[in-house]
Amino acid sequence: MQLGKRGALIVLEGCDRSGKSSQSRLLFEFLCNRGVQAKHLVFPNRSSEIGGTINAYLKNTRELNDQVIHLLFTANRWEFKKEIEDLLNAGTTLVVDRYSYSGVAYSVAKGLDFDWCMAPEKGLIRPDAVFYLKAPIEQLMQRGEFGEERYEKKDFQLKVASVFDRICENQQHIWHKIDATQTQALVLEDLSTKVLEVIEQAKDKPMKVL
Ligand code: T5A
Repeated sequence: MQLGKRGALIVLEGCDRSGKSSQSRLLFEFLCNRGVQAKHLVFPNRSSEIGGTINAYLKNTRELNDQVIHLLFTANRWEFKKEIEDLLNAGTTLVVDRYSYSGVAYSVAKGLDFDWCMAPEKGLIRPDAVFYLKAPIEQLMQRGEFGEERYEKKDFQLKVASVFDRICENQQHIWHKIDATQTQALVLEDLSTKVLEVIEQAKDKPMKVL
């Protein structure tokens, strides 16, 4: 495949257990097999010091107020902004498991103001496409290990889904809804077809920020 001038920033979003980790890995492998220069990233990135604090919070071994954890999730993305920008400029397509929209959706679901939550995300690289893996929460709860981390509760996930729905509705130019109730192979088929188009379109477009 012809490599573009810049890579595309591809983000997968969705509620807990919607298949983002599996699909982002499968998509990354698919792209590598097609000869696309690609890298797989995950947020939160639990490897940094901030990521370690986030991990402790998610595992319920550390308490933090809602504003503080919100800003830590955002800071975790800012820690990797330059790396993301440099990789995209070097022609690498990034497949990212969660991004700023998760930051906003989970905090708004707790009752924080949408604009307040979005403000510190401004200036991060804007994705070329966001794929929203959507399935009924009841179905996601049947999947392995649901309930182990802090946010894995039905009522909370329903609120998160409604924020994602709202963002998806308002940002149809970059958001694409994917039926996450399908088999993993079919989800990947849906994703990969669209992603190849996005990569082609992104290569001559200037990078934008949120
Ligand atoms: N968070 C995150 C914030 O509050 N603010 C932020 O800014 C950010 C970035 C951790 C938590 O942090 C919150 C959101 C989260 O609550 P996480 O580590 O991404 O974020 O947590 P999860 O979303 O829970 O990640 P998971 O790995 O648990 O879920 P995934 O990635 O959506 O799902 P996956 O691929 O691991 O699959 C889950 C299970 O379902 C099966 C898989 O085999 C696995 O067992 N599965 C399927 N089963 C049937 N059909 C399919 N199509 C399937 N796809 C996957």
